Amino acid sequence: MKPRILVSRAVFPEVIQRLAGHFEVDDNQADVILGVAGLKERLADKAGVLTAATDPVTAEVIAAAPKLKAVCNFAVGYNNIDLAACTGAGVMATNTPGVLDDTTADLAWALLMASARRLPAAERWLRNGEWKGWEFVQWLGADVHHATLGILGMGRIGQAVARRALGFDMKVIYHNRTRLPADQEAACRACFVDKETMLRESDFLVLLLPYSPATHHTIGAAELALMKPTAHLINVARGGIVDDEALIAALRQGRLCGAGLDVFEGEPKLNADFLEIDNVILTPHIGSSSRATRMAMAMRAADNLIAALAGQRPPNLLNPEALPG
Ligand code: 8YV
Repeated sequence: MKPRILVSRAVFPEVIQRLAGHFEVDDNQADVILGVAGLKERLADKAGVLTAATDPVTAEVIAAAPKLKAVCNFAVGYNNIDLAACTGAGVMATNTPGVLDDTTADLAWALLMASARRLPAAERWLRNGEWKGWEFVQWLGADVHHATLGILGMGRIGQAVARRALGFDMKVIYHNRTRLPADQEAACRACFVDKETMLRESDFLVLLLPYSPATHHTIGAAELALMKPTAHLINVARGGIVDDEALIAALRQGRLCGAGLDVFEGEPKLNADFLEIDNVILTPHIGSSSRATRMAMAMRAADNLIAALAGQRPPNLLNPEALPG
């Protein structure tokens, strides 16, 4: 008999078809949000699960799934999974690094450019019929070329963002827990600086660090106060890395020029004050959302699940300690 698995969210039919060649699949193509209670119920008899970063794979969920051997996120971030609980229960956990770097870097750049040139606000104004004629000082924005780009969190996506800056002749500075090897720094012409220098000098600051309790509110009132009033902040990483209330205050008071945000504290709910502010661009967590990349992410998660349940080491194993003996 084939092992039983759950696919927790709606995905492309091709992904379900592929999994069905290996497993008895309980899918959720209706895309009902399962939450802790729904996951507990649906995982009671499952050997594996494909999850999104929106699924809370908590200790309680793991405890309610005695047959579970693998949790395979189709996301690079895995702060939705209690890794210690997985390891404790001998459950393998995996993510999807690599396949979404370029698509997410593209969105960071889309937000950066749109914030620099005030695109959404200018478009709203035009659509509202407020454009009565060309004016010399209409909708003045900031130049991206030759500006200083700061990147906080210089993993694969951070480096992809930096490489794109080469075409704009930008000065690229970054801060990371560990400094990159010299050849990687050279490939994206990026200089390592301390966090304070990066905050003070960046014209555009892109956040690309993983969320954990240690990175909660990495950018709060104190950090925003160090930034230039002409600077723009871009977050395509995770909600909670930025203190949204402090950011709203800085944008309102003109202590920061603009922001482009793809992620929010408590999403999909977001601080309603954001909706009242014109110099912030808001997108609904679409960093990896191109058809090709979402397909690659789900297929990579499927690779991980197929390997794990075949008794092999999954390619993107996060907790090798969970491997059987
Ligand atoms: C996911 C993401 O699409 O990979 C991540 O960490 O944030 C996005 O690419 C989203 O989290 C749904 O799983």
